[in-house]
Amino acid sequence: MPIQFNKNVGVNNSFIDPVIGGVDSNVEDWLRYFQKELQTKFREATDAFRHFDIKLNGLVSFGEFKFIIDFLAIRFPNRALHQMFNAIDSDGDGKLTYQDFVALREWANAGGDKESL
Ligand SMILES: [Ca+2]
Repeated sequence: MPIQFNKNVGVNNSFIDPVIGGVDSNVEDWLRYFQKELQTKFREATDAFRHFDIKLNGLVSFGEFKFIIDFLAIRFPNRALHQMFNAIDSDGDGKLTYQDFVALREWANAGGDKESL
């Protein structure tokens, strides 16, 4: 059944995923789900990164990140996208590197329950 989100945060009501849960979802839940989706679509982190790096400059901007997630039809509220991007962005410069993608995969495969990536 559809998950009811808190209307105050303005999320997309069409988002439905029983894996993630409801209003208590946090960035770690989103990241675990995101990584799971990536691993079903791309065997290796390098394959995933190549798709996200639209400009082929070795960096993934938030715009590229959002564009590819939309393209892959992985549904997240905008709030979650920003939180996820910031969590993956290890040096906080607003761009993701290949190493960030590897770190996300390793974090998720280790259980994804650590406080930081
Ligand atoms: Ca960065």
